[in-house]
Amino acid sequence: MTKIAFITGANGQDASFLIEFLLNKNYIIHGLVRRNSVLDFPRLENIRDNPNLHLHYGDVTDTSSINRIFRIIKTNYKDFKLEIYHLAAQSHVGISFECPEYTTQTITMGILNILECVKNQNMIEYTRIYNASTSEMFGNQLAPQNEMTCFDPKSPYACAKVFAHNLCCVYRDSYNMFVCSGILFNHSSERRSSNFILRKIAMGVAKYQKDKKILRLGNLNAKRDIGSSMDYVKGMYLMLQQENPEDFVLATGTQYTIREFVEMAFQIIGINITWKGQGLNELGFDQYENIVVNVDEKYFRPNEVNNLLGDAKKAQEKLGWKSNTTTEDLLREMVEYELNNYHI
Ligand code: F7E
Repeated sequence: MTKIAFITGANGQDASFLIEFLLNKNYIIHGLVRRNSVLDFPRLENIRDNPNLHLHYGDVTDTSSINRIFRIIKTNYKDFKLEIYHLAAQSHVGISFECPEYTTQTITMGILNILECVKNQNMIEYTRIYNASTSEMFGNQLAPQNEMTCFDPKSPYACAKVFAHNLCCVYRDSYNMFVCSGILFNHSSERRSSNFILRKIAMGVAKYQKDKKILRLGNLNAKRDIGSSMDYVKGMYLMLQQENPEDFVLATGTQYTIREFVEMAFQIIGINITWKGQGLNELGFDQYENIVVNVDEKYFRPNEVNNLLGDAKKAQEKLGWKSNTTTEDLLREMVEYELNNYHI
């Protein structure tokens, strides 16, 4: 039986690792990418020419494009099973406050369209769907958070993700669809966009070492549980190999403040940060009294999620999944990557 994966957000960090992983398992991949004025797919560079990878222009808010790809799959393959990994979203929490309509539209209509297209094209029987839920849905609920924790969204992004998550439960129950939501805590890599915290800090270390550029950050007190994207895509795959569809938290089970991430990252190049001042006036100095980090109001959000720490016991027990990369190792890999690839 041919194994086919349809991946939305195929140009993103997670998709690039997932595609590599599934190609190694002999999947044929159909990826959905948005049209962009820049015609390249830097994260897919190494696999772009693989004959089993087919990229299609389209959008999750455009059902005609989803239906078209489903028809292509149904026409071209006879005996197949289909796994859909729905990863497309406007995924930056801070930007979701600036573009709330667009964020909500892509996240809520994106999953609704996929579920409806699968249902209306009579594909339920042979299709399994992974939906990218998020720890942001937990908001400021007590840590550690797991599958039983209530949702308490604090941003337009998180509100839309709660809708998407609940919708998946409704379609699973109403139409007997195989839909799993992975409630993933933060995960990163050298392929992360530069405006997410760990990548921004890793790049900040290289910029400071090479050019003495000061790293400007927002809220240093937030706590995050951050794992490696490469580990987390394996969890997505495992969820779709279960007998029954269920939701799972994926997390490392360790957390650090943003301030601690900064300290750990600069330590890698021998800089010991000491902090002086408070709030917007807080500054991070190296051991020679040079300013290395300052706080900039523009990176604060109107509302913050303060304390995320995941409990991934269920994934460990049922999927045999665990986060194999410690946050320290991940950060070290990311900083080393930036030091080796720095150009102004
Ligand atoms: O922020 C604080 C910021 O933007 C992490 C997304 O993948 O994970 C991600 O959401 C923390 C926040 O990720 C800066 O206020 C301080 O407390 O890297 P982030 P996020 O908001 O946690 C979840 C699981 C998702 O689902 C999302 O799609 O760091 N912070 N200073 C900063 N954050 C940024 N970006 N930039 C700063 O300068």
